[in-house]
Amino acid sequence: MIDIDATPFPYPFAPGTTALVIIDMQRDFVEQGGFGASLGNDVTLLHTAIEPIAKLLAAWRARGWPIVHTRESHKADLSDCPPAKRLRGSPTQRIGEPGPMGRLLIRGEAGTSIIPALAPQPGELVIDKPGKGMFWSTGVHEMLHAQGVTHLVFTGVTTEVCVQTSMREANDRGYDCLLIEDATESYFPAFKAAALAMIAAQGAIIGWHTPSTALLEALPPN
Ligand code: TIU
Repeated sequence: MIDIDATPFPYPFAPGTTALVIIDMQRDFVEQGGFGASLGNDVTLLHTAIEPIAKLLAAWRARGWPIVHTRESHKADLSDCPPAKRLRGSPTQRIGEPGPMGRLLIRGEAGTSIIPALAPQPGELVIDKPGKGMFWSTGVHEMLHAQGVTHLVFTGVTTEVCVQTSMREANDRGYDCLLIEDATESYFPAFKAAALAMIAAQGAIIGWHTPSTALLEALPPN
């Protein structure tokens, strides 16, 4: 184990059994014309997370450690998208409706693909998730268990929605979770700050957070 400088106290990093989790770095959230923009958000606020995630991805690939990419997405017939999710709010376009990158959040459409800078490579897990959390209706817990994964390092978007939901689900399943501060972003900076504070409160009640440099500088050589 390696102690990583983190909030609220050092994170016990397990080389080899820690998966890098990249939540929903897909065109639908990061690019104009996707689901994130349809909700009225400024998608450019998410772009600063791309470079730190790319550096972590390179570090994991160089060491042959497990990597998980997720995509928030639904079946073409929307049978896995409950009306409670599809009809909520007043977006300019709803899940399943056509946009410039295809039907919003529908598997196989251009918008659900992961941005080219972070494109998955063979051997990496790519999880399509119908919920905000990565464990609901995906089987990913069993896949991680089969690989002997005990710890998860979280990155991706958005901090307070899919990242936080996934991290809470992971914490309940017994994983030690570390969120990388500059490798996650939100459409609402105040929500990102609040999510980080909640996660680490009460003695890391959900997990830890730290900047990418603190983790990268502490990794063993590949
Ligand atoms: N991936 C993810 O966070 N899905 C969202 O819908 N996020 C929002 O912030 N809306």
